[in-house]
Amino acid sequence: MKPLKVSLDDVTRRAVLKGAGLLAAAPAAVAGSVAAAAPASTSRVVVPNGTRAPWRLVNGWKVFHLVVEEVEHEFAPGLKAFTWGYNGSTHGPMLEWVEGDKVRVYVTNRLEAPTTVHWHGILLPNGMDGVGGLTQASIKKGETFKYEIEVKQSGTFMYHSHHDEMTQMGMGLTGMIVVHPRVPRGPKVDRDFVLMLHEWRLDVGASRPNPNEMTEFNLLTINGRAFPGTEPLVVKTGQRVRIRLGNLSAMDHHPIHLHGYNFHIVETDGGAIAASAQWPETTVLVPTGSTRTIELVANAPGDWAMHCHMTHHVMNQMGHGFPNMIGVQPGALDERVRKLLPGYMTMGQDGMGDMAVPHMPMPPNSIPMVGAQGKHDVITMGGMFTVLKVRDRLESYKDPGWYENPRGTLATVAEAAELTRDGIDVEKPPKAERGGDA
Ligand SMILES: [Cu+2]
Repeated sequence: MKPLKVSLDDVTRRAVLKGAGLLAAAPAAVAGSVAAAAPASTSRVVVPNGTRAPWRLVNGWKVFHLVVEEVEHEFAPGLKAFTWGYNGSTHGPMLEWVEGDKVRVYVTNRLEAPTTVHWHGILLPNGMDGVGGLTQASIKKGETFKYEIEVKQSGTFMYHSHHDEMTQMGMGLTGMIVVHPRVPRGPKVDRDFVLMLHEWRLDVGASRPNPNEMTEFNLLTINGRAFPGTEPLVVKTGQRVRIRLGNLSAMDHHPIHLHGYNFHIVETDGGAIAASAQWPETTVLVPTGSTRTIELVANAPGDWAMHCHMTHHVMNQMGHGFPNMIGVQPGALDERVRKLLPGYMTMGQDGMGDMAVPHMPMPPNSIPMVGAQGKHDVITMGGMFTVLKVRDRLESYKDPGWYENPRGTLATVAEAAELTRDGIDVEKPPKAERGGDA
């Protein structure tokens, strides 16, 4: 696909539009990014690991072009598969609009199968809703359809195929939409992230996900990536941070937990939540088919885990369906089995925590069932896991590496003198007291 560029003509047109009251603020830059046309108080939205869609302005319409096609997608270093996406990207590129925009999206189908695009949460004329058969004919292979939407709202929304939904969303035909309010609302946000949650069944050795899977998903992703493939969210101490979460998983809701902070849920795809109706949280449940936007002030530096709190959703392939081996004493079993199965090793007697380091040769195109080496030890989570990195000083928003814990603020082995000082006898721990009334 030829990249679309914003021309200088567009800048002139924008000035005209501004005069006509169609744009709230002058563009801050000429580059072909929608953020240039967003109100001045809105920062550029960051899509970790993801892509954004370019556009051009034609006679007052913001024109986008999505091409539906197969994509060779990398879930994490060492794990690739053929998925479906838009413009070479799974999930599709973020579409960034401004409330009041007139948006025209061309959709070209390069799949063998027909498809449509539904604009999830967007208020629009019925015939633009993208439900195959109900509101439009499906887009056949080789056809290009045109959608026109006058954007009446702001917030975080999604787009996805609404034809053969199980297959096409399961193969990755989904993306995020960010709509900036025409008139800025609430405190100015310094860092604005958008994250799409998804789940897949990708069997070891398979080259395509299995969209027919109903319960046993083994690859949980943020913007199409499983940890350790997820880029951290990098912010400076004191910045106001917005995190927009969308979920188009086939079957699961994801309780996303952020460490080190409490935050407010400020928006859903149904609209903004009045400040008086917001409440503080540490975990936000993102039901499938919805978006949740949270905001916080990053006043605590560190490397803060952010992850789905369903523990099976922070494991990678091969981390599920094991027999429970905890406490098993294999004795001479391994040696005896090795006579039949060279290289056999009983695993999981102490749990799965050490599986980030493969114990046996890994099958090709696979990643360890849990995370990666961290600064202090192995990080025993994979899948739907990322890190909010908050730093007092930043040269850029590139990954700044691991956090340097200030002296006296890191959990370490207790020294004997400390145990003595505090009356701790590790051989004689105190008995727990009864907690009930009786
Ligand atoms: Cu989850």
